[in-house]
Amino acid sequence: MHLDNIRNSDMEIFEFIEKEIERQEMTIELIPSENVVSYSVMEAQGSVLTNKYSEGYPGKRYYGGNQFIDEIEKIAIERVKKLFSAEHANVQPHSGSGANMAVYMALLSPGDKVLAIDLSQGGHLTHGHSLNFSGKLYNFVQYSLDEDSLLLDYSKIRDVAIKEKPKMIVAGFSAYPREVDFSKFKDIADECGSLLMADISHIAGMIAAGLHQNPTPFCDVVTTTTHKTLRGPRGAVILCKEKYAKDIDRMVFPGIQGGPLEHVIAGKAVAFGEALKPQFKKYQEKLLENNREMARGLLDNGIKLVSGGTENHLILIDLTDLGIGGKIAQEVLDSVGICTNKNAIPFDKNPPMNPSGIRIGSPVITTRGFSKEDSYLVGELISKVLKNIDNETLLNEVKEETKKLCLKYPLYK
Ligand code: DSN
Repeated sequence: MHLDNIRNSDMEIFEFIEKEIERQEMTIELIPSENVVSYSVMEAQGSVLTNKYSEGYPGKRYYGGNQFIDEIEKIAIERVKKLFSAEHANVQPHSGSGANMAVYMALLSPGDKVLAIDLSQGGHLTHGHSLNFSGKLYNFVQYSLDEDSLLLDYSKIRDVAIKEKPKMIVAGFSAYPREVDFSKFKDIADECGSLLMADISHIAGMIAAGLHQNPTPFCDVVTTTTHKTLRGPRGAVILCKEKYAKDIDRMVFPGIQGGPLEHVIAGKAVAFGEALKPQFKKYQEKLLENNREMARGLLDNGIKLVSGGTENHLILIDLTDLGIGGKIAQEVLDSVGICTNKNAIPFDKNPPMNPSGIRIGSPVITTRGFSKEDSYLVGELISKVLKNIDNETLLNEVKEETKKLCLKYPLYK
C-alpha cells in the first residue's frame, strides 16, 4: 500500500495506520457489516476529488469548476440505478443514518406514525430508537419477529399495520439472518395506505447480484449503505420513485448536508461498476456458500443459531445455553484473532452492552478468498472457543489456526 508521503510527514498517524493494516491482515474479520474494498475504490477516495466543493447536483452547482465532478456523479447515479432498477438515485448521503433521515424528513412530518422493527429484534437505531432522532421526531410503533421461529411473520405484521395505520412502513434489518419478502410488505402497505421504505444496507450486495429479492419495484424509497456487502466506500445512497426525486434531493441538499464528498462518490461509482460485473455475482454466491458452511460448522458443534440457520451473509449466535454473555464471548474471540460483535438476540433479557448474542458473517473472509472448507473450520474454531473460554491451551491452539488462515489469504502483502 502506498503510504510513503504520510510516512515522511506524520509518523504518529502513519504508525497507527500500519498497526491497523497489520490488525486487519492478521484477524479473521467476521463483523457482517464490514468488507474490504478494492484498491481502485481506495484510489478514488484518496484522490484530488477531495479538494473540490460541489454543493448542488450535476449541472446545478453553486461553485464553478465542476465539469469533471459532474460527470463522475452522473456515472455513479446511472450505475446504481442500473444495479437496482431504480427510477431515481441520490448518491450524496454521507451515511446510512443521514440517508434515512433525509427520507423521513422528505416524506413525513414530525409526529407521523411509522411502523418498523426495533433494534433489539434486528432493526436499526434509525428505525425509531428512543435515543435516535428517528424515535425523538416520529411516532415509531414496532412489529416483532415470531416468538418461536424468530422469523418475520407477515400476517402478524399485517395485523399491527391494520391496527396502527402508519404513514410509513420500514422493512429493514441489521441482524436478521433470513431472506426478506418485500412483496409481502408491499401488499401490507397498500392495504393500509402506507408508504413503504426498505433499508437494504446489509443485503444490498446479494440484491445487486440478483440472489435476493429486489425491493425497488415494490417500495416508494430504498436506502442502503455502500460499504457492507456492496463492497464500496463508507457512505450511502437513496433510491426512489421519480415522483419523490425532487423532495428527496432537496432534503439531502440543502436540507441536511452541505458539500458532497465527491471523492467518496467516485469510490461509490467504482464500486457500482465492480458490482455490475459478472465476478460480483460469483463473489455473492461464494459469500452465501461460505456463510452456510460457517453456520454448519457451528451447528454441527452444538452451537445454537437464531432462527436455526442463515439465508444471507449473517449469522446470529445465541449464547444463552452456553452461560456466557456477548461481551466476554466477543473479547475471548478477539484474543484468538477472530473479530465479531456482541449483539442482542430477539427477546433478549440482557442489556445491550452485554447481550446474549454474537453476530458474525462471511463478507470479509469471502473477499479474502476463504474456501467453504475454511469457512466450516472457522465455525468449528468459534465453537471450540465459546465452549472453552477458560482453557488457555486450547485458546492458544485456535490462535495458531487463525494465524495460519490469515497468512494463507493475505490482504495487502
Ligand atoms: N452499524 C451497522 C451494523 O453494524 O449493522 C448498522 O448501521
